[in-house]
Amino acid sequence: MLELFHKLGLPVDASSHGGSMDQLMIYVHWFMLILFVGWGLFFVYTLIRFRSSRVKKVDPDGIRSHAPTYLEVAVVVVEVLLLIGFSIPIWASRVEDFPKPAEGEPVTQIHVVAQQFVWNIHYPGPDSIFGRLNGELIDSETNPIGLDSEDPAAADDIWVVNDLRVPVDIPVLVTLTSLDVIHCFSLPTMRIKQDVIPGMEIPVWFLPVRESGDEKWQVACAQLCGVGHYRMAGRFNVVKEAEFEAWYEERLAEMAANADDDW
Ligand SMILES: [Cu+2]
Repeated sequence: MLELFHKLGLPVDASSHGGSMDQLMIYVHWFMLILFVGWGLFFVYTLIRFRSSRVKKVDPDGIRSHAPTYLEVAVVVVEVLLLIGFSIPIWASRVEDFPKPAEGEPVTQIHVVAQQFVWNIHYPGPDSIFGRLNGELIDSETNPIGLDSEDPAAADDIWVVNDLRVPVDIPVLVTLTSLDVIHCFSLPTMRIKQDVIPGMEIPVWFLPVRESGDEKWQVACAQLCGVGHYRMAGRFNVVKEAEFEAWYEERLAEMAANADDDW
C-alpha cells in the first residue's frame, strides 16, 4: 500500500516517526474511499429509485428507515477512533520524546530564521550556545540573522542560507522564528511541517534515520508568504557525522575569512 502511495507522489520517509504518520494517512484514505464509494452508490440509487416516472407524488414525511442514523453513527465512531486511537497518541509521543540537550543527550541544535523568501539557518557550534542576535546588525548580504560577533558564544557559530545540513542518526532540535510574516517550515522527507509565527520561538524536532545521498531533498515553505513564496526552498541534506563536521569547519573558516576582509 505504501508503495502505491510513493508511486502517487508521497515523498520518501527518512525520519524515525514518519512511518506512523504514513500509516495513519493510509487509514484515512481507505476510510475516505469507502465513504466516497458508499455515498456515490447511494446517490445513484436515489436517482433511480425516486425517478419521476416511478414516484408520481411527493412524500412529505420523507424517509422512515433508521439506517441513515446508524450509518452516521458508524462514521462518527470511525472518526473518533482515528483521532483517539491514532492521531493523539502519535502527537503525544512527538511531544513527550523531545530531545533534551540540557541533560547531555547528543542533539543537533539549529535556529531557523524564516524570511521573505529564504531560510536563514544558524548553528551554535561545538559550545552548543547560540551567539546573541541583534536586529540592528542585520545585513541581507553579510549578516542576515544579525549575529553579534562581540558575544564570545558567537565565535564558533555559523549561519548559512537555504542550505540545511544535519548529521544522520542524531535528533535535530529546530527553533523557528520569523523576520517578517507567517511562514511554514516544511521538510517533506522528515514528515515535518510547522508554522513559523513572527514574535514566537517555536520548537520542532525529528530524527533523520538515513542519508539523503544523491536525492534532492528540500526545506520548503508551506504557507503562501508573499509573491516570492514559490522560490522559498532550500536544500536539505542528511549526511554522515564526519561529513557534517568537515562542512561545518569549512563554513566557519569561510566566515572568518569574510570577517577579516571587512577589516
Ligand atoms: Cu515563506
